[in-house]
Amino acid sequence: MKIFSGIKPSGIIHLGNYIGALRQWVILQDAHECLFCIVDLHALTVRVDPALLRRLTLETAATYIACGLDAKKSVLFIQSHVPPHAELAWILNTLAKISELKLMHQFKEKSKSNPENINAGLFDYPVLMAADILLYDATHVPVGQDQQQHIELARELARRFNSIYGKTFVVPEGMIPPRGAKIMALDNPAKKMEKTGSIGGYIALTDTPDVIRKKIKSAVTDSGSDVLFDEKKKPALSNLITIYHLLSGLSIPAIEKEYQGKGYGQFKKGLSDVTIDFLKPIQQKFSECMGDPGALLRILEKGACAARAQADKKMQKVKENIGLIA
Ligand code: AQP
Repeated sequence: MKIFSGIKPSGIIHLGNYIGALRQWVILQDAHECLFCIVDLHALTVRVDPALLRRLTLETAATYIACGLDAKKSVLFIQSHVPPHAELAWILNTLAKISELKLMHQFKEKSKSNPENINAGLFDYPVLMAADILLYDATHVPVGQDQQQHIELARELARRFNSIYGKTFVVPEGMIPPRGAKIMALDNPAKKMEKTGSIGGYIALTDTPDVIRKKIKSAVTDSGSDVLFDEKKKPALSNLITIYHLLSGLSIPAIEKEYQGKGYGQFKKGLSDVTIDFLKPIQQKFSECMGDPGALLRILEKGACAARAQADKKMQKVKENIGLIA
């Protein structure tokens, strides 16, 4: 398998990003050829302060490493350091249909939450994402559930290009984890946990123990007091139990047994302890990485060089097949 995935530096990486995406990446890098990107061009689709974007880009890279990505096993790089991403996106734009882009849930949601800035980049985001993936002949793309529709589009664009211009791209598969593919917001279990959501909705990987306790204490729960996993009847609690399960490694029945008759308060205290313990080594490593930005930038430069070599080769083939003089 050849793996590609990325996270956009639109905020601080949260437990949903970790559980849905990063956690899989760390496992996959041991057995597969992997490229992991900080997709900074995607972050521009929402108005962002330049200094903040620079900081979040480095923080995202530091978080990748803190969570266990290893530059010796994976290629780690910043999207904008490899210009073929934008170049291929342009070419794929000539194949993508307005009608199919209009169907994208993320575009509809982001347009609703940012009505003052529904820009063309936001509309075109899935095409850039298709270019990210197709440039590297990725066979598999580990992502959370919210990205499934974008992966479908990437598959469709690969097939369309291949059928018009001859076999050029690998048709990639999404890899959606069986559990934790959609972690919900703590303050609104009907909404996905997101970096740009309300602050009480997400646990950032850099949140302090006090903040974590406060957020979990205020997390919305369902009626009743039994700690039971039931996504239909107890969606809020089931979301919290999923987090507990994936961070602690304890099975869901074992968690239910542990908190039988103890009520939501005890469970939330336990979940806070599990989360704080889980994040402690990640936060230590994150601080080390951020304390040596030179080393971080060297890793990213080396990664960009390796990615660029692959991307240039693919662009050469794309240009030849499409009739551009390469
Ligand atoms: N709540 C979630 N549960 C599980 N997986 C999630 N992912 C995002 N939210 C959850 C996965 O994390 C990766 C992040 O990709 P991204 O940053 O490029 O885009 P996103 O999906 O738009 O992430 P956010 O956190 O929701 O950011 P904002 O607020 O900026 O839009 C993807 O693999 C995604 O599926």
